[in-house]
Amino acid sequence: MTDLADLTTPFSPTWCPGCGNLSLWTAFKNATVLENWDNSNTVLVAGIGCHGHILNFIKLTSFETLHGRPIPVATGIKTVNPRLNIFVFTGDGDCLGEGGNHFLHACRRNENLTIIIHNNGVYALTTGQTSPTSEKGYQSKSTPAGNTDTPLSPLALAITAGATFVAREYVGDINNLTNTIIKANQHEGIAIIEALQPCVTFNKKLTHTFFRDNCYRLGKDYNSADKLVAYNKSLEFGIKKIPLGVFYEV
Ligand SMILES: Cc1ncc(C[n+]2csc(CCOP(=O)(O)OP(=O)(O)O)c2C)c(N)n1
Ligand code: SF4
Repeated sequence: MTDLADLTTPFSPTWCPGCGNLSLWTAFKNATVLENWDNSNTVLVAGIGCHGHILNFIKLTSFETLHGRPIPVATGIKTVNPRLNIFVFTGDGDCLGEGGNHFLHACRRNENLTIIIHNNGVYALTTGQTSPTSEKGYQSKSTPAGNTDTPLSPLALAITAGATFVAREYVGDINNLTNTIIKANQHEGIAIIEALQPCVTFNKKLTHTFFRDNCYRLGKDYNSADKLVAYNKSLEFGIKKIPLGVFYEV
């Protein structure tokens, strides 16, 4: 039996008060306790960024990689020991910027990994530069006159590249995030969760209030086996139009 005390490390979280990583951390620990994940069956891998600090606060076997490289390292671990559950924690910058190539090909190969993208729309650890998911016009230290690039949709990219489980959750909804992490891990093949994770210090647009006001859950009549429907849904993002739930599962 794994219980919360087993997951405690000597380190207290260093994330800013209100950071979305705190709820994601809670959801992951809850899933770990519910599913009895421990060092006999599970390995965590993360990239470099605020998201990567999660490894310091969960007492499970972990590997912090170079920036953008958690997916190839996780793939290597899975190849050597396919019995293990491998969780990848990665930032939007880490996964879609530096690691974009790895993300694409892991989806294409349908690697049996559970990947949680902490999407806060910025490179947070390096103090809030524009990332591949920042909206057009977004002003930051790296784009003071506004971002001229079109943002990537991690979910649309995953579906197009061949991922077989694709979901989105808002980290403030801890119960649904916990359930989706469990479902994703039970899936045979690659499972991608985009976790909407407010960076309260550097992103004043993608805030907890913004997500609470504008997210809705995919309904019971939603067909998650239809790739085209899932693709179209994954492009929906805006005022009152941020779907949450399992977009695609085959
Ligand atoms: C190859 C390389 N380029 C740049 C950096 C500097 N760097 C460290 S963390 C980081 C940003 C991390 O952003 P993201 O992946 O979105 O994670 P977050 O901090 O938002 O969780 C950058 C650019 C680095 N460590 N290695
Ligand atoms: S800088 Fe942003 S992402 Fe990093 S700990 Fe602070 S609130 Fe969280």
